[in-house]
Amino acid sequence: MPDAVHVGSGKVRELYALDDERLLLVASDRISTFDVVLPTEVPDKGRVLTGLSGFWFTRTRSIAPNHLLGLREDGRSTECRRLEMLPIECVVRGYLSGSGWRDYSATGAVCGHELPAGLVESTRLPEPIFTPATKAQSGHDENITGAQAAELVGAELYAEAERVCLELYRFAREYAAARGIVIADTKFELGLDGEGRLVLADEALTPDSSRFWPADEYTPGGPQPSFDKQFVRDFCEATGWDKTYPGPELPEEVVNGTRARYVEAFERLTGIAFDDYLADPEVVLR
Ligand code: Q0Z
Repeated sequence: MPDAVHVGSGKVRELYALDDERLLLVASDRISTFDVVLPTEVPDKGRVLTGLSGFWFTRTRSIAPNHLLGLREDGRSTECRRLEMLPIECVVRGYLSGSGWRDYSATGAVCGHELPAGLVESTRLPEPIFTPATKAQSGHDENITGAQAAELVGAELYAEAERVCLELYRFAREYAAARGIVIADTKFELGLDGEGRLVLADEALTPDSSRFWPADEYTPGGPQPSFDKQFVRDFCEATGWDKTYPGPELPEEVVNGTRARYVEAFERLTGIAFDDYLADPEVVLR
């Protein structure tokens, strides 16, 4: 990539600058579990996530403008507008899981949202809640209250971010539910464009930025299987791995089963054959 300057690395993605106004976001096939990137890749995982993000960006344009300019032929690279990113993670939760469940169990509240007593793990909340978090440079994002988040970005922008994120989440979860996938929660990244407009950026509504659960297995009262990573988690648990770096190599059957689950999520949600995406990634934008 001679004309792209590397400007950032995530656990499984790379970010390049194309010029002053444009970035290239490249999704690799790396996979992480229990916060560790494994030594084995899952072929096409980055393409599935890139295609899904593009699909959602196109279908949510009337809710919020987004950073997408185009998808490259490789299916894993998104050209996007360079924005001024908000210094908060915009998380929406429709179900009580992960840090939301932990915080509720300890305090009865999540990010300042007082919830009814007696809720069980993975329960569907009466209404989705906006639960902002700080952006940790390394380590874990920390949940914060709306008041703390409003201090970081300003009250007006905070209110607009909350409204937009709740609307995006409600749209996507209804869409996904009709296709057998529960989107339990999701993390949005928002930025401001040159005119000060709030813009949806990064990846959106993928299994890496959200919890996807198989709807037909949903049973509140405990943790739910992951739509995409459950084979990987089960295998890793069975090896007795202590969940510190380095993680175990994945056997072929775990890789193949996991790839199939990612492709299944893509096809169920988009209604597009994954081979058609590979032939022309921009099919998800039409
Ligand atoms: C996204 C990230 C990745 C490492 C910055 N449109 C945008 N404008 C400005 N900044 C960003 C975006 Cl998407 C931006 N990240 C997250 C992505 C590798 C970090 F692929 N950081």
